[in-house]
Amino acid sequence: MGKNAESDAEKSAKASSVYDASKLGKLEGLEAVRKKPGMYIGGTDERALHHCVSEVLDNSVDEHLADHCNHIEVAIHVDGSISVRDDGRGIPVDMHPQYKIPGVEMVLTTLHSGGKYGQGGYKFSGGTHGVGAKCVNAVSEWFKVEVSRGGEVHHMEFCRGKTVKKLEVIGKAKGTGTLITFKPDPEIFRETTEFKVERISQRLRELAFLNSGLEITFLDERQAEAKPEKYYYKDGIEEFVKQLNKSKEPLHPKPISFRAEKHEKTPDKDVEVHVEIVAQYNDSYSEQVLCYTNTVHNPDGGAHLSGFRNAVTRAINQYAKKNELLKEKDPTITGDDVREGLTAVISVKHSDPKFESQTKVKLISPEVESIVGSIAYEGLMTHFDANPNVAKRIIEKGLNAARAREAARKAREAVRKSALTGGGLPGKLADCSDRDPVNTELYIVEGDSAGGSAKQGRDRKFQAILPLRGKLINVEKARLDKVLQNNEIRTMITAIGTGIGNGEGEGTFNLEKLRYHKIIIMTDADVDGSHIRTLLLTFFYRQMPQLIKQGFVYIAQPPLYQVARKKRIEYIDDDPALDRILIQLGTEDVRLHNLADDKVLTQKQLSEVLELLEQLDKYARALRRHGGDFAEFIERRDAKTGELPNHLVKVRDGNAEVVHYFQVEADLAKFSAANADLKLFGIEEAGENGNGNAADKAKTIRRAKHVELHESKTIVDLLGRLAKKGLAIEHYAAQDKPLFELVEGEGEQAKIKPLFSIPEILSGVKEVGKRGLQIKRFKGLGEMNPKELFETTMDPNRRKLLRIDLTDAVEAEEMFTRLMGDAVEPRRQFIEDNALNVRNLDI
Ligand code: 0RA
Repeated sequence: MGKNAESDAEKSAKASSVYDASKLGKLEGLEAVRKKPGMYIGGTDERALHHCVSEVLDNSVDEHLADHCNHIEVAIHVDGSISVRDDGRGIPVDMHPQYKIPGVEMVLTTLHSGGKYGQGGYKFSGGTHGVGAKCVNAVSEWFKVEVSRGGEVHHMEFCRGKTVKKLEVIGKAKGTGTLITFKPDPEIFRETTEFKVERISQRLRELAFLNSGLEITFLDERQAEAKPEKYYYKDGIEEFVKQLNKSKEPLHPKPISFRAEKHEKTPDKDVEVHVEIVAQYNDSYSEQVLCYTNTVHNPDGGAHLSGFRNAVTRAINQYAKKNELLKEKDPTITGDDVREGLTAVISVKHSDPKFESQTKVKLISPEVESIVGSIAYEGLMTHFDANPNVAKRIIEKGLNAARAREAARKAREAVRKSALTGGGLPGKLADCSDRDPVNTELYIVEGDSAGGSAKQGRDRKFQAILPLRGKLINVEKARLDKVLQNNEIRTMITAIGTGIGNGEGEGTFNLEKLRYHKIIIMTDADVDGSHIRTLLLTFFYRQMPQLIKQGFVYIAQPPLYQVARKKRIEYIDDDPALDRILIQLGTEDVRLHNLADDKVLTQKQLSEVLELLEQLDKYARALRRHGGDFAEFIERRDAKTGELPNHLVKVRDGNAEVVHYFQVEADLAKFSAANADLKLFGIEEAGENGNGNAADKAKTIRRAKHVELHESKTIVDLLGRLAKKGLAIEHYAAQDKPLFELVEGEGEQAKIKPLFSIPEILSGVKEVGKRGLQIKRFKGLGEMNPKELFETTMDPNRRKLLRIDLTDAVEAEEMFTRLMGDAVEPRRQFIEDNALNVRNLDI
């Protein structure tokens, strides 16, 4: 966020204000950001949502780059808010001499704040859009900041960018640092406000790699068994490269690593560039080079990537020539050849980087190409000269690649020819009768037995079935000529009809030859099934990307449960859906009699109440994890305002544990002052209450943990909605006498179950719902007969298909690249959960 890295958005925001003289000397508010979020945070979608986290993080990382911060703690809270804490200098809290507002308020509420508190003076800044935390504040339902500085803890709060609580001192500070917590505003992020753990942990891990010595911890409190993860890499990107190569066989044990700095000063520019590169070859056939500028990932590479690639090609050819390692008959080693099996991370720090777009996907600063090029060439040559055996192995691998390139071209040609020669359709394919691709579908089915059922159950007019046997080879690890020798893959390519590849002319992918407009992957809902699905998706992504980009690829969704009740059979997708069914069935059979007002809720009212109770239940579980008790928490609400406690402090004294609740910061501050031994504020150094030094520890027996309850606001809202439906807050905790009755049946025969608390309503209804049900869990497609399979999973009128959506191709590419080489299991899970933007489609 230095003045150098100022974004176009900020510049134009300034430019436009110049026209309005009345604004001179006044500060500009954050309304502009809420009106045009695209301009400031790059949109309002899931990517932009996570971008907000990066913006806040980048400030803390900047503190680290300036040598003032060693720890960052990130936590996602149960209400969907997130906090970032660092042990940097803390945002300044003194009054701005001209504007007469505290520095922290200035930094967080005004687009103008360059100069004194504009965080200028950072040499290299990661700030992705250069507008930082203030924009995040603007697009947050609420935003809180806690600054530890000058021995005091300061606090202030904002709502949609507007100050709602002025800066106040709430306690004594142990060290320095900043804690920012915000809840993204659903009015802005209309698609989703839910943070994805994987996206965030990915970024945190990356930041830890890129900033050796920085320790980052991460906790997702929404998870029942939440455990903090820690990211810390002493050796920085060298460890990054080793990790990327973890599931592969390295060609040389120690990564090649070098760094250099260059200061270029000409009349029209003055730039400082630091380059750090680590590279290691492995036995795979794909290239994996990750590029960063000021710790921001550039998925489209750019000047640093091309500088590096050219240097690798030059260095390898130059070394081979110099040492006479190439023979007359050897093919030339091209750039593509030396990229096979190359894993590398390039980290550039630049005082004034230029990017192709606001999202910084591609670095275009022209001077970088030659700077990186010469640093990489020198570094590689020096390494080759000192390690001739490593050089020989790399050259041999390049030569192999050159030979295989020729073989693959021939193999592709052969596949194309066999697809063209008529009658070449594979025997295992049960084709459909309709010949118009617009109407037809190809089901790729895991296993012969499910394939058999699908063949029997299908509508043969427009549904073709291709059973696949056994595991496919992992297309990411094998070279194209090998992939094409695999029978299952050849069969599939032939059935689909398009051919593969991304070259020009003959023997390449041709969408016009596509034989079906829906390619549907149908696998079991188990680990093997998901593996096969991932492999197929990876294959399509690599070899037929247009199929995905244009939305021809789908995933079938077989149900997880069959639920039979009396004569009615239903198929249920997943566990939450089963829960919903239990509640729905229960609701059909009971009425809720509220004894307080002697009213009986209608079925619709009861459903609404249950929906609210389910949400409350989620928060109750979270509070229990912090050691709190939900009923007690609710009892502690403010009698006048109805506000719930905003802080919880759990104190353990020997074996006894006491939980304290606090409504306002001031009460917490008083408690903290009166119990100074507990050291409630500041970053924790060790142990639960952060008593880092041994002398301190010996004196202290009591330990405390402070939790800020961001959820309180949402809970008050839920309770308010329940109260409107006649369910009084006082009745949350169990009472001595019945509060409600669940009534089943009519008149004399009616069965009545008394309930003593509000939560019993939810469990009571589910219990009724379960009665008389037979629940069967499907383990695989094979457990369904042909009719069942058709009805649940293949019938266009009833099935649910997931379309694989690659509109955001950049992001998917990024995900695939970044994931390759990770441990197989998490990577597989990740691809399933996130990649390719799987979107629900009811077709
Ligand atoms: C302005 C000036 C200074 C530090 C910061 C802002 C700052 C901002 C954030 C945001 C998150 N963590 C942060 N840490 C620091 C410099 C203060 C000085 O000179 O002491």
